Amino acid sequence: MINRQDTTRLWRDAILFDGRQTSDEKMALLVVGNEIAQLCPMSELSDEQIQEAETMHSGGVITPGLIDCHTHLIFGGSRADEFEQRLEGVSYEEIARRGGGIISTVRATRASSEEELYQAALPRLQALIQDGVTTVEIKSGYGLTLKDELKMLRVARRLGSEQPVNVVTTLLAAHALPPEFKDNADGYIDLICNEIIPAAAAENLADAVDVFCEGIGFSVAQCERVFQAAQAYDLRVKAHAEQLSNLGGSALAARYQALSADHIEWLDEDGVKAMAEAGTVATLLPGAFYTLRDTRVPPIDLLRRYQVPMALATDGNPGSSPIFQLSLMLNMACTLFRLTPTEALQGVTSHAARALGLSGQAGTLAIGRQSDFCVWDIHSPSELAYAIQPGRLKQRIFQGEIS
Ligand code: DI6
Ligand code: FE
Repeated sequence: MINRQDTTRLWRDAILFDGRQTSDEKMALLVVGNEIAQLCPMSELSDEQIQEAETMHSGGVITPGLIDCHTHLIFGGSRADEFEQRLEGVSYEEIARRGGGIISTVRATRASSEEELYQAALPRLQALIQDGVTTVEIKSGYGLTLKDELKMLRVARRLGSEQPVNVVTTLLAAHALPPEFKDNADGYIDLICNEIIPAAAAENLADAVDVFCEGIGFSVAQCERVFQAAQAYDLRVKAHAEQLSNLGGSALAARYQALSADHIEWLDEDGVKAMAEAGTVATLLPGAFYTLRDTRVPPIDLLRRYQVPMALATDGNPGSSPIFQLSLMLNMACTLFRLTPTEALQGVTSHAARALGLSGQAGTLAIGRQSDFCVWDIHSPSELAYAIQPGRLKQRIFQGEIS
């Protein structure tokens, strides 16, 4: 392997989206070792600097490595049969009530070994990597026993250590009520609070704790107990909230300084205000909105008015968003939710970093940062949102290595 420590590598004449805005002139990006050493207009680069550096690429658009801040990409089985049922008119909630939905994936995930889950997740993760993702959040939530939730989180940690991508893990034991706790949801919440969270914390398997606050998930009071248990172990929280109805899950999440509230189609102004005050990010998931043929759009204007940062993610999962292409979310967010291309790009970079508690570490390009970035074969960053066209990623640089 080439020793990169002393070489200065140059990406030149690029339009740069730094995670917040697009440069109005051609830029140079210099990398030494694994670090961004210089970021400046081409006009400020001396001939000497250009000659001394090894030019890696000229032209195109440079963005931070993309961040998919909400995925469920580890699971067993497939739900293609439910896709067909939904096409015949059966609703997502009805399928869940009949014992399908999340619970059918739980059955298949429990029946899978760690190795099988790893092998099944790998192509999904590789699809994200080939789409420019350098940081991905992966949730548990299809195990719903102590053993199976930890099994999922171990697979997530292994993906992060063996694949060229940062993996952030989230414990989502409060995703659905497992059949063995039928009519005893509070008993299952006890298990989460007294056993699953402590064990995940002891093994350092979870970076955060998530809940599904919904009629077909858990009540606000039950989610609050999970948040209290998470806090006792210094774990940040987040919530699937206001996806199918308005229960006030986002405001609850904000009261616990949640990193993010996700989905939020049914969020009202009080919820938006609570999130703004707490600094909670609004994570938009247009893939689930599209798949479930929702019609209620998240309150984008209110989020703008109260300056709640909007992140954007795939929600990649076998039921409501079988999508493992983050760049497609840029287009969907603009077309379905009327985000601007710049807002959409911020949603998969700087705001996604904030949704993972990684502000200042990922999602923005600045001098001194680790060099995780993408070079795209396009002329302006908005083209990423405009065209649904895989294959435009020219180079992906992860921790200084080009892939
Ligand atoms: N909301 C979602 O979008 C995913 N989980 C959740 O609480 C869907 C999970 C699934 O249908 O398997
Ligand atoms: Fe989700």
